[in-house]
Amino acid sequence: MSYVDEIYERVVRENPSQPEFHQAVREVLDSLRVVIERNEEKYRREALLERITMPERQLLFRVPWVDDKGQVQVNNAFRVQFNSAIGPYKGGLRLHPSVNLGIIKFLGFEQIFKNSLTGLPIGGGKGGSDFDPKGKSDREVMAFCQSFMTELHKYIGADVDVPAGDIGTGAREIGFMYGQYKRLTGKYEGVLTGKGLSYGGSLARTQATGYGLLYLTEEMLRCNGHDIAGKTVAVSGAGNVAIYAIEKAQQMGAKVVTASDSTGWVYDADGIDVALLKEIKEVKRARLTEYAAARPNCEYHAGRGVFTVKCDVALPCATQNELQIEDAKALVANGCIAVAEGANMPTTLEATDYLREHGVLFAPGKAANAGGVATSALEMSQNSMRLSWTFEEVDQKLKGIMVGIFHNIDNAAREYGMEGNYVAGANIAGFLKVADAMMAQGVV
Ligand code: NDP
Ligand code: 2IT
Repeated sequence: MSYVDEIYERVVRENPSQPEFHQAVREVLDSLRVVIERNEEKYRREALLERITMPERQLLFRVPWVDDKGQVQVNNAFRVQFNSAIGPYKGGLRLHPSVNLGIIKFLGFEQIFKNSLTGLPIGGGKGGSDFDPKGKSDREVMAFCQSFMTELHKYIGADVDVPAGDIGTGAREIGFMYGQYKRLTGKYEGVLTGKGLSYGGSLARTQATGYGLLYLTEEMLRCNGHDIAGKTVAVSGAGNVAIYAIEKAQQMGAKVVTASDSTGWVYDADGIDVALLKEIKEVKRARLTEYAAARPNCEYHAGRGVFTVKCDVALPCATQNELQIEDAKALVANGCIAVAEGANMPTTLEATDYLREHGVLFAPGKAANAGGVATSALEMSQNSMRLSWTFEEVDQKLKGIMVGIFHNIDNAAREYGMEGNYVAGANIAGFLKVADAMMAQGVV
């Protein structure tokens, strides 16, 4: 059996009931086959694939907190410190009822290669909890965040592990966590990113994932003879990534006609009103039904189906495995030319293969959504230097990083005889740097 297949079997055997983790490992290992085969003896002797698929450390802890009725609640929490070969662990914290160890491991594993692609010195990690911030009062969210950080602070630090936001963790949650870290340690340091601008946050971090997604998508389209201007775009999600993807797509002259949340989706033929969407999602924390009610020509559809609309470009920006085979078939039938992943692993393996086989340009999340973590790394730099760059400075650096990532993955795919396969290009380019650093550092 090949080394790659052996390792995949081992991962499945040793990590039962973690289908998302298996899926992420499978996608990466399949792409690496050609690289591994060229150096199989060396990689085997170093047990490199065993090491890269096994987290350096996994923290599991309970988070007790008191709700507004005086009842004690308890949540499960996780921090997976996956790989520190090229820098301190870096990656977000997800707060969503679906969170479990397997989901955090898939996200942490993806993060290793994504962070490597940014070209910045950050290792891979991820964390979170099955706590659901939806419907909770600010005081309840603060109680949870303080208790969460009371445990987590022992294991993180500006040069050790630097968490940030993800689904359910935005500016409010990061603020509460930062306050508690500072109180417990007495240190005012860049231990979290995505901080508010008044206490060490970076300009453009809020926009970075969505904007970065569009910078990479624009470059991918341009290099394949297309222009983003004038294109019809379908976006899923209505959170941080989706909102700023919609905003930048519109600034680039595209028309975005959809957004979605966990209960349904909207089709707005006039183009999404991003100011209204921000008001409903960022300020009121309300449902998309409110958006539809405020827009005369907008249709609201309950449930799934956002990618059944006719579009040139699809940008899944909500959550894992949301773009499934029937969505891929609808996109192809409707003449879609490109899919770029704003979310982490939003496209199933089957749907990815179908899109690629039908000639759809496909930018995987670990490249396309790397703008968020790249800008987090820029926030870390600013914190270390004790200064702040302007919005334009950060945005320019972000754009340079995203265009650079596109060419890096494009070149890696070509070099290994898989021209246009950006999934393989991203996995290979991300892997090579980490593998090199791991081997240089010996058996650790
Ligand atoms: P938010 O919490 O701001 O928004 C998430 C959006 O996705 C919401 O509209 C939410 O709907 C929807 N959603 C979440 N879970 C589900 C689900 N199980 N089914 C259907 N819809 C769902 O998160 P972000 O925008 O920050 O994150 C979106 C994606 O982007 C995630 O995959 C995240 O890992 C990834 N990402 C985020 C980065 C960042 O910087 N924030 C960076 C790189 C990737 P509802 O409000 O109804 O729950
Ligand atoms: O998936 C991701 O890259 C993020 N949620 C952002 C991580 C970060 O450290 O900014």
